[in-house]
Amino acid sequence: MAATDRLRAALDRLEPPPRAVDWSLFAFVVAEALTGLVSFTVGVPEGWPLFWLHRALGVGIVALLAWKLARVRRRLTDPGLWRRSTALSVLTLVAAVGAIGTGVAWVFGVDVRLSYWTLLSVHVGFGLALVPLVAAHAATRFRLPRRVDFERRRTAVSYFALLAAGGAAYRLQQAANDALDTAGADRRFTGSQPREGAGNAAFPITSWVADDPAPIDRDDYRLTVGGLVSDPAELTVDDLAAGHETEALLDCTSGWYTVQKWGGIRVGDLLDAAGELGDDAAYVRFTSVTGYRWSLPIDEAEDALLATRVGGEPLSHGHGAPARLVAPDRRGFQWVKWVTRVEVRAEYDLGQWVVTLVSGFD
Ligand SMILES: Nc1nc2c(c(=O)[nH]1)N[C@H]1C(S)=C(S)[C@@H](COP(=O)(O)O)O[C@H]1N2
Ligand SMILES: [Mo]
Repeated sequence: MAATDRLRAALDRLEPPPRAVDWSLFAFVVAEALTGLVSFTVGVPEGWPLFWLHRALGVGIVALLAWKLARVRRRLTDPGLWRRSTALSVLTLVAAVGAIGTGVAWVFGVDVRLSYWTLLSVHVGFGLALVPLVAAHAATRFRLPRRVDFERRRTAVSYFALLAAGGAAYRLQQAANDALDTAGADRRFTGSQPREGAGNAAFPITSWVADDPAPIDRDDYRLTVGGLVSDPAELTVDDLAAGHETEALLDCTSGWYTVQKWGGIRVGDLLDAAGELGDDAAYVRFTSVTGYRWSLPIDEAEDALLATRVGGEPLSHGHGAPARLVAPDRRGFQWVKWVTRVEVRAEYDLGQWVVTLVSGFD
């Protein structure tokens, strides 16, 4: 038997029952959206399994989609079988191919940039569109999964094989990237690609969604330090030039990272300027002139930096002048720019998740 025939035979043997393929596609897409979104919040290397799961599920979707298309292709190619729901099916297929295609291209280091959109942003767009599309598509042909669809041992083996193949494919791809020395070879565990060099010009200016404030006048600028402190304070730009330095890696969820030397004031020292901490002090919240905000647990916050400099230069407006948060091990969207308010708080700030998405809109 030729090698391709043997591969075909192996695939046929692994193929789950049709209904299991359909429901698995739905479940895998939802799992991809969840692992993808949660991965945005992971900045420490211990979080790597989440990224691997996302990649393995992606390869799993490729196999499931191949089985599915082999089964239903006549519904697409034979005009006599077209129905109203066919348009939705085609749209869903386009989004799926878009998400898979951009994901695979990204992994190989392809990076097309459309203003500040990276190929990874496009991947996220396709992925998020895919969830409602798959749900609507499933609703047009709704059939409850039956237990027998998933009961056979062979089905369990199929899923295990799928995920293992996904992991193996990702490994092979890494080796290919290394051998070909593509841009994909330098990726972090998060998938982000490096931006080399020092200072303001070395890395992109990024807003999470819509923040775009007017430049802040250095002389008028005041930073308020308040909340659960004994002596709330107002500091000037000069007060923030404490000469503290830290090297930290900024990793943006749009798919790039940079290592820079940041200068400014340690947040612990900043808080000292406002007297004693209250008994309930548990979080420090950093708020931008735009309202954008993020909080860190107090121990972590004390070791973070409020930066006025990067790579030996004063911070530029785009990068958050006069002062921005430098939060090592946190993803870029948590590094609040144009900070005007620092507050010590007792409670976690759930609202920040929404505010970072809507600040900057009028
Ligand atoms: N106020 C404010 N701070 C912000 C953002 C924003 O939109 N508004 N974007 C965040 C995101 S998503 C990233 S990756 C970093 C980017 O920092 P940079 O523009 O200096 O590269 O800033 C973060 N701080
Ligand atoms: Mo970002």
